[in-house]
Amino acid sequence: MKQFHNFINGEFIATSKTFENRAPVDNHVIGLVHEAGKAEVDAAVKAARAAVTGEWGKLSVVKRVELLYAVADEINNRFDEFLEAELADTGKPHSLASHIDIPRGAANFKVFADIIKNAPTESFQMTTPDGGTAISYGVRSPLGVVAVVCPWNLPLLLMTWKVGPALACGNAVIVKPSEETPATATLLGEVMNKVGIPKGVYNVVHGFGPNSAGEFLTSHPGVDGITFTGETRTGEAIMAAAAKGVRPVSFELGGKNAGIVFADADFDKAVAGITRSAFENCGQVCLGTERVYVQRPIFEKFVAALKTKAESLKIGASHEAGVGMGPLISAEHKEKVLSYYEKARAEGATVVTGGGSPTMTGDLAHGHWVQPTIWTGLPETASVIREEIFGPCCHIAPFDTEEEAIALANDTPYGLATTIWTSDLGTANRMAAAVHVGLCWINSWFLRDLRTPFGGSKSSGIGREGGVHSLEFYTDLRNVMIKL
Ligand code: NAD
Ligand code: 6OD
Repeated sequence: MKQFHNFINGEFIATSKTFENRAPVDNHVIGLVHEAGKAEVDAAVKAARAAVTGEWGKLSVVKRVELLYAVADEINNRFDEFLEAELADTGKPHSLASHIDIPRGAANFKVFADIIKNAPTESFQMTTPDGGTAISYGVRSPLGVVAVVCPWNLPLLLMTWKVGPALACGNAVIVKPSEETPATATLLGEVMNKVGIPKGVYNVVHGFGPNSAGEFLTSHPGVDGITFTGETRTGEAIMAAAAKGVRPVSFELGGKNAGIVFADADFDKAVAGITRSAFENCGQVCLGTERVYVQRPIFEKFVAALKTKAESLKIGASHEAGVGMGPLISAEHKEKVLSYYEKARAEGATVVTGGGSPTMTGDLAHGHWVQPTIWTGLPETASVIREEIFGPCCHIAPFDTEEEAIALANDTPYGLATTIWTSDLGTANRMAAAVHVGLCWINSWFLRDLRTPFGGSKSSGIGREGGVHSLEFYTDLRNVMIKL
């Protein structure tokens, strides 16, 4: 049976307490995960501290950059291993993980190596009261020991999106992968050893949240900062833990994103874009659109076209040819998504398509499958319009004016992302300014340039990462003033 060990101070560490890691496609046991207790978390924090104050902390930026390039290259050398590990843990389509998840796993190290290599700091010269001169300049020091707490929807991508910049800035990290997806974070430990990243720089502790590795790590006084991706409710718990010691947090949290389609949009592109934003990764993308607003003249035509697209998505296992949608991550999550499918019906929705589970045969009958689902006809107060479901579903409502679309999009406590479809640049610019989100895509969705600020407004997050913005979190910017 495959074992997923903790990775502490460059060594794979077993514990006496294990839990099963199951495959979403058919619920078979992939392996046993070794849960870290307080002792393992403490050992990881000590190892990370020793790395920051030791060899790693003394490396030049040039040498660090070389090592991060080597990490990226080694991920690419072992591309198929990472891919298979991610597919087993998540069940997502091969085409998706091979084009997005694993390439981004490597890119996240290269891009932040380049950014740190070229990052300037500010400097000022001034005349002092006695007529002399003083020069001030900024110096970036690592934050120190950084806890990286991750979700399960894009495991390698989201973990390396934090680990890449953290290491580029000279920190040591302790990663707590989701209990649902332990594989790629563990595999990355082998890569770190192979390319010569010093012991203690990259650590992994497995387990759950409350009363397990997640809580032990985020409440550990030896952790200098916490970067977290996951549910808003979990963010609140972690923020409370971080308050002790006034430790900084960077949060990428939940969303209830609006997709807005104007009548002047390129119709086919808009339909294809919303098909992706609603159903990609079985709807388990924080940036996804569970609320779609379509301008009235094209409303009926759009609903019909999205229905056709949803019904043409082939549901199946990762390696099946032509598969466009995999399963949900777990039985528990399937239950949650199906409970919203029931709520939508109870609240009076018109079910345009889907609304249940597909019939799967053989081993796949044990997997966590749901149908892509589209609703219309609900009031804005309905729970499937208010609450994040994180499944392959959306409600579509008509709108008439730009002002109405803005009001609808903003009527949520969340503020993560929007995708807006129009051929009028003026409309695009006005909408981008008025919709209160951290990420606004025009005529596109989840198109990424890693140099740009990424993060959520309102209840969707705290802070921005990406490009130089990541340096704001992963370094401590100090000022030095020299009186000449
Ligand atoms: P989650 O919040 O349940 O879990 C995320 C991680 O936090 C897991 O590793 C979990 O073990 C850990 N955790 C849970 N409780 C904890 C606690 N009290 N203390 C410390 N750690 C704890 O989220 P999930 O279900 O894994 O992921 C789905 C959620 O993530 C959705 O809400 C989605 O919108 C959000 N998400 C946001 C972004 C973004 O960029 N904004 C990206 C991906 C996912
Ligand atoms: O692309 C990224 O860097 C990123 N953080 C994506 C988040 C996706 C959410 O599910």
